[in-house]
Amino acid sequence: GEFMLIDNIPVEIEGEKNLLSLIRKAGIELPTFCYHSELSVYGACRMCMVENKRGGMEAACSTPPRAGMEIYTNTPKLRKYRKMILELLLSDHCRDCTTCEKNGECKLQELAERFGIKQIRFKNTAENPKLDTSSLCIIRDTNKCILCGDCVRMCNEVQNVGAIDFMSRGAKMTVSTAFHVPIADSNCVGCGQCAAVCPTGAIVVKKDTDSVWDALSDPDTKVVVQIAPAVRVGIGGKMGQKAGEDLMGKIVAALKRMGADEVFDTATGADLTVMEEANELLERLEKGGKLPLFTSCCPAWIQYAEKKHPELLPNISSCRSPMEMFGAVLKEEYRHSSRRVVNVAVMPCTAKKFEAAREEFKKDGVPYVDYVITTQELIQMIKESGIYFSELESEAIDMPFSNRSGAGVIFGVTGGVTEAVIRRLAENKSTTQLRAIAFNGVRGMEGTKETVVPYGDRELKIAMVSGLKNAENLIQRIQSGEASYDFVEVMACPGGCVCGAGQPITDLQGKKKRSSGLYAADKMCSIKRSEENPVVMSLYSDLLKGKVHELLHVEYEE
Ligand code: HC1
Ligand code: SF4
Repeated sequence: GEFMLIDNIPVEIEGEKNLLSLIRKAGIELPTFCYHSELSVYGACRMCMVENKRGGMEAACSTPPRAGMEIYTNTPKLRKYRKMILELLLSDHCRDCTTCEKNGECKLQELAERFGIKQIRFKNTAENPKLDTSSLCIIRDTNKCILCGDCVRMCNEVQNVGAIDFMSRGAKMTVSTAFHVPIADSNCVGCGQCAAVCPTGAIVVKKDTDSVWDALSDPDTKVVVQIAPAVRVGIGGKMGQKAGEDLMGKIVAALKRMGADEVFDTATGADLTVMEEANELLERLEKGGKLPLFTSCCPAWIQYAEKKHPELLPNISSCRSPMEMFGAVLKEEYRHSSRRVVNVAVMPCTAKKFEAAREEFKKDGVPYVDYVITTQELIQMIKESGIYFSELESEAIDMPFSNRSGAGVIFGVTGGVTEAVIRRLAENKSTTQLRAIAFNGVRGMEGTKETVVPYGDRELKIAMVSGLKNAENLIQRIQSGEASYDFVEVMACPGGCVCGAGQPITDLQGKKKRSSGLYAADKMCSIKRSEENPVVMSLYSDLLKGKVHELLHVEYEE
């Protein structure tokens, strides 16, 4: 193989595209703000500089490794240079670290600590914060922006939204929306992926924990909580447990301790979605309705379609998302309660906050789902309450909705909705058949997947995309006639809900652990198919009688 020298140690080049990856492979954590393996290389932050043997400096993220190259990662010159960059960044950065949302998770704070920045030689020129709080999903604080461009590239390259971009030049340069409109008035779809890559507190997820605490401590309020599939596998790493481990039982116990009256699993709602969506697909196939049928559970995807592809709205399933189906069912179930009923949803997602507030999901002005908090907010609340999470004994989900199928649980990973719907449609209900479905192209973290399943005397062609750019590419192929499908699953976050922006930040490895965690949870479910869930059966024969349309479906208003 070909070798180069990193700090005098020979390291083999094995197809790495840039020095940065090779240096990390060699066991050195080179600092950077703007490098993300899933985004294009921008090379703007200059933190990953290395020195060559002639004393020249090169940005490791944008320099390809060459055989025989000799570079150094920790020289007096580099140490001085890194300090200088950090001090310059901090000189016009608001330094309210103790009260910043990102306290403890900020890359700038971390690197300032790591490189021993104890004083800043320059005058602080940070202006008073002008927060953009217009969105229900994210908050922008340009004073904390270090212009790394991670959010811009995420929003453009991965999500194809382009809501934010660099504005002005030189010292006036900022990241903003077109014409500086509030982010809520832009193309933003609320996916939160910009916040997930922001190294500082310049874009953070909006918090709704105060409202939830208020409800929990009000004796006149009955707090009914539902927990999304992806949350159970997203919490482990932060709670001193194994990353990707299914911690539903402990989450239920924690919420009970905090004062929740009833705790349920959104996967039960997902079982209803499977039933309704499978019906809708069959109806369209039989009656020659609009195809492909696009899934409707991802609220960022719905906004994307509304803003960029209104012509596709008739193709989108009329099913409410599992969260909204369940929210409506729960309000109906407890409508005679003597106390005010507040529905709280714990979601891996920032866009769910927007979904919950949509007019379509209100009855007499009151939302079916009153508050949405993210996995990260739940973690914050558990920390605040002082509960020793690792010592909690697992508790079961409450009656009367204590059952969910494995099909509902796997909704949280890309391909999961499709697999659940195929399980429903398959005539053969054997275990062998379940396995055949699982290994037919629906699993895996790829951004675009396809499968073909036999149905009656025909075949169903299915596509699954995650990441809105992948969705856009697929839409283009469908609209140009290059491809055709019967069913298309769209999730805005690359990898699906397990990678939602409301989850603790993790790397690809961590994301894979979360998705295997959900498949493992499916294995532990004795009920594998939505139609076999007794809760679903009893809902249809009782609470949902004559109300399927009212409670489970939606028509988005223009
Ligand atoms: Fe999801 Fe869904 S799977 S959208 O990804 O259909 O958020 O987890 O709760 O509603 O069930 C998110 C996850 C979630 C809905 C379900
Ligand atoms: Fe773009 Fe999503 Fe961020 Fe909105 S939330 S600005 S769509 S990345």
